[in-house]
Amino acid sequence: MLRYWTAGESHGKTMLATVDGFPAGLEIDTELIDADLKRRQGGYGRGGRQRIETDRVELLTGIWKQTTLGSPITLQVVNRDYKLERLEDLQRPRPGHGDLTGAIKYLGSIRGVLERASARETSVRVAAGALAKQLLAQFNIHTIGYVVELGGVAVPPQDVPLAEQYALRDASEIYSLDPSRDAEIKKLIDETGKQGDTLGGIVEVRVEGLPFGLGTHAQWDLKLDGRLAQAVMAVQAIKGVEIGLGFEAARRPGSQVHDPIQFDASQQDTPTLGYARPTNNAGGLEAGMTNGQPLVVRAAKKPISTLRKPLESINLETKQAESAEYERSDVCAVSAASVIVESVVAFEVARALVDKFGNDSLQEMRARAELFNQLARER
Ligand code: EPS
Repeated sequence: MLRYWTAGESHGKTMLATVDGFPAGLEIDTELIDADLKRRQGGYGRGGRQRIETDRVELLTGIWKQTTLGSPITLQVVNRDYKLERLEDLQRPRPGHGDLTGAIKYLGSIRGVLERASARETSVRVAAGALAKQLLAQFNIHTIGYVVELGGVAVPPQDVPLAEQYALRDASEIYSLDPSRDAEIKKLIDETGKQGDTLGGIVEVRVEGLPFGLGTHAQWDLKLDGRLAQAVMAVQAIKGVEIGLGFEAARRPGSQVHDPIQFDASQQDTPTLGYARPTNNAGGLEAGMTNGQPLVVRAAKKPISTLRKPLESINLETKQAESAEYERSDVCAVSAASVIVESVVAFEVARALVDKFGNDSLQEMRARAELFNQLARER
């Protein structure tokens, strides 16, 4: 099984991810991982911390001559803003952060909770996702994440080939697929920041080139939609997840939801195996399995809970009313969330891929994927 854990505090020495069950024989390009780390640090509306950090990955274990060994891979992103030992505790919990709940649960400090709850941890989730993306690329599976709504302003995705989507997304400071809307949204972020407030939004991830049959209908905890929802909901500040039509499917009759099935023999050599679907309302998943169509996942991110104009709170010592703490933060990290959600989706898809084709070696995975493709076409 492919899985990972992370470790590290926001202002501690370092952030780590250990990826277990990654197949042997894949040559890793660390520059590609660094490119995703850089993208996560960017996007309009980020705060002062990102001017301190220049995230770069170091591969500490599991690699020999830049190639995976099949043993656990440790990814490290060092914190430049390491100062944890010097930091004091806080007394006035921020509504929406883990401060109050964590201090009560662990019978401890707010600092001890916020340092781990912080979205700094997502740096190494992105590193793990970038590793997974390199495995997926070997199977012509490609992912993209972008912003589709920010502060209530919708920026619909564009129905253009993936290469054009990458170009549009990379031309946008918001990481949307419509850079012409950047000025309007940047203005909104600036005005919100001036008011001491923060903004949330919605991000979408598409995965193209998926074969049939990743995930399973057979057991609840192996259904790929369930796995994806868990991984995406576990990203800091995510409050909702949709697949395909999502909540909109509940508002329409079945005839306007389910994607008709057609057969187009000229498409038999594509991941659809010729089973064409004129619509993709299912978002690439039926009964917890990929159906040859692109996977489409959306996530709703709440606004950052650290407000420069703080909300009502209390002092945990005195229990008297006081404004919540303010520590340096971002006005908006929705663009970063598009990178993070893309990364965790990529990891879950890679996990489902090794569940189907094995995780001993890339060579064996390739052979099994080819055999399955042949058998599925003969079905
Ligand atoms: C965060 C608070 C801020 C953010 C941080 C998440 O950190 P700091 O207190 O150091 O300014 O910048 O996000 C990151 C450090 C990052 O790399 O994304 C929080 O409290 O969640």
